[in-house]
Amino acid sequence: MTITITAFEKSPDGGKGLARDTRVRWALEEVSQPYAVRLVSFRAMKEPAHLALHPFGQIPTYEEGDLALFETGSIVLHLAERHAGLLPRDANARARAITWMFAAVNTVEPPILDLSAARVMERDKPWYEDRLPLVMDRVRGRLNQLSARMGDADWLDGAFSAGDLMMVSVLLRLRASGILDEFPNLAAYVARGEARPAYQRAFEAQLAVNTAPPKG
Ligand SMILES: N[C@@H](CCC(=O)N[C@@H](CS)C(=O)NCC(=O)O)C(=O)O
Repeated sequence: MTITITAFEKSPDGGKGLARDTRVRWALEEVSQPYAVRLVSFRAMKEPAHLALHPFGQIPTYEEGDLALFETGSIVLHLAERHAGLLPRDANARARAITWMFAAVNTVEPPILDLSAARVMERDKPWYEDRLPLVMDRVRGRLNQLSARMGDADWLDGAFSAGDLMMVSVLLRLRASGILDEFPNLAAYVARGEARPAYQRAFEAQLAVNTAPPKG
């Protein structure tokens, strides 16, 4: 059955891989599932046809036969449960890997998104310079905890899993801020994720979309 995901017609990051279709592409590559991509404009994302797939008018979505999903955590979990390669067989190890997926999107990603939003949307506010250090410190607080837990391990809990895929995807957004480099073990962790052939294929695929010459 053909898997179809949606992605930005033109990602605001110009192809740095920060749009969230990259993590879904990465998961699909890790489990060797071919997929098609439907590109959507910002306007189309808010129209009824797309809202029927994604109630919040965002990308990515995932369609497979009569199954339609949104939310990257759910999509990656769906793939990891159905195909070998992203979750351990042992039930407890599997539950821990899923816990890390939730930790990535629910505990680590929110302060990182707050920082991105502050940089993009609050720069012209009179309180921007006062608030920014507070937002950055909240990110540092989380990274401190994550860094302490990781120590010198390669991955979060044993072998690479969907938990790592989500966590690396979340941390990648921090690169431009320089904060990641304050935590050498986390910077190395992200680099290990990016070095995976499946990530490289996913990255190249989204880059090709975003660097293609305009049609017509
Ligand atoms: N929690 C959602 C977030 C999805 C999301 O924020 N998508 C962004 C692209 S990375 C988007 O579509 N932004 C455009 C908008 O919200 O209008 C997920 O993980 O799938």
